[in-house]
Amino acid sequence: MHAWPASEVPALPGKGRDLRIHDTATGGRVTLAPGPVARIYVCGITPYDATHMGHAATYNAFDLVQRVWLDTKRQVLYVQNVTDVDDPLLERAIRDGIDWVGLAERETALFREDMTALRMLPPQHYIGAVEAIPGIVPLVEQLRDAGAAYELDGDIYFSVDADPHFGQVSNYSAELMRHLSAERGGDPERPGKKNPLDPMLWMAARQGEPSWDGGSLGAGRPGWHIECVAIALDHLGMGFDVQGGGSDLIFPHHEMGASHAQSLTGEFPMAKAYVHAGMVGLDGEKMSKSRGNLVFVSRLRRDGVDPAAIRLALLSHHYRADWEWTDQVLQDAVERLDRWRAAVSRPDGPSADALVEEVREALSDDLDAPAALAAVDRWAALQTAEGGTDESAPGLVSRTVDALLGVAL
Ligand code: 5CA
Ligand code: ZN
Repeated sequence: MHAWPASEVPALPGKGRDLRIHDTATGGRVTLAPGPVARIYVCGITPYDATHMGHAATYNAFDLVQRVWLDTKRQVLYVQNVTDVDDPLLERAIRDGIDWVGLAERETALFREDMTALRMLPPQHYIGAVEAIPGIVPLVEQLRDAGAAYELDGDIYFSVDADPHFGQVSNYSAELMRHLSAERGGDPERPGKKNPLDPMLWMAARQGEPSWDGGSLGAGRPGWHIECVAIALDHLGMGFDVQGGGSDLIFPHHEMGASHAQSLTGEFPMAKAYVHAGMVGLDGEKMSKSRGNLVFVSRLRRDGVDPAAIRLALLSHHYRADWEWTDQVLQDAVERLDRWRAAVSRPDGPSADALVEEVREALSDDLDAPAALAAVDRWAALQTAEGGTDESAPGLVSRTVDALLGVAL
């Protein structure tokens, strides 16, 4: 699949700091010191009801990761998937009486437009589940042949008990795992499974549903977790730097992915850091497609909201926090954008050299975007109150905000 166009990232004077980020698996902070090329996999959308503010907030967090790395003069190898075949997508297509392929294409196109408008850096490899099937089948065969997978009425399940590290990404209790498995696409109640938590690797073809040639697996379609493992291993290899997504992916998705990869390669964990963004809610509930309580990026854009203001609204919350989308959050962002634009439109101003370092320090400290915004606010307030004589300052502030926060002033 093609991704979306990249906005240019201005180079800043000096060099940024290495990223220290919270890792879900260890519960602590890790300093990621990748070599000249940093590798990141971010779980992409299931293309229906895209792009809501929860999606946007999560992609914003991983865009910041890349901007910090680019500022350290590293290259970034970024991979993202599109879950363009899965139960919820098919269910939605049936509900709406539309073709599932058309639904996925339309929503993916909308997501690309939203990402472009929000100046999110595109992945180098943007891969759909359907196009990944030829790479998924041999992995499932390998797991089955190694005894890490088994057949149940034609479906192939992964055996979580095959992985000695199972549970070490989420560190959740057995009870919580069981509860979340049922809630998030698993089938713990299905009779005949070795362990209720075992996830499907390959689903045998069902009447009226799309299916593909699975070689020795028979016709069918891939499970959700193996999709991301196959794409990640193909384009990044084991031991990449970050696997990212929202906190609702901690279990089962990233837990199962790490287990699949462990059983395939003997190595654990698949990613050096498991990084998770908090959930964005609306009216006291998680914003989600199934609940239907959604605020869409495209809707706000159509209403004339500047994408830079949407981006500032996302940045005003720490990525790990759960937070609520409200009209006030957006209004505050619109006002902040106006203040910043007015401040950088003057021919000179107070020196911004310290500001560049403050923004760098804030972001390298577990992506503390609110602290970065506060630093820019202070410069803008000083500019408004006293002004200054540094002719390079307004330009430097603009470039800093663009390069590190993805906001065009
Ligand atoms: N296709 C899978 C990942 S392989 C999937 O979870 N798709 S999704 O469309 O449901 O979500 C896309 C991303 O947005 C995921 O990282 C998910 O964790 C995140 N996300 C979904 N809802 C919210 C929310 N309310 N707040 C923050 N992030 C969210
Ligand atoms: Zn994924």
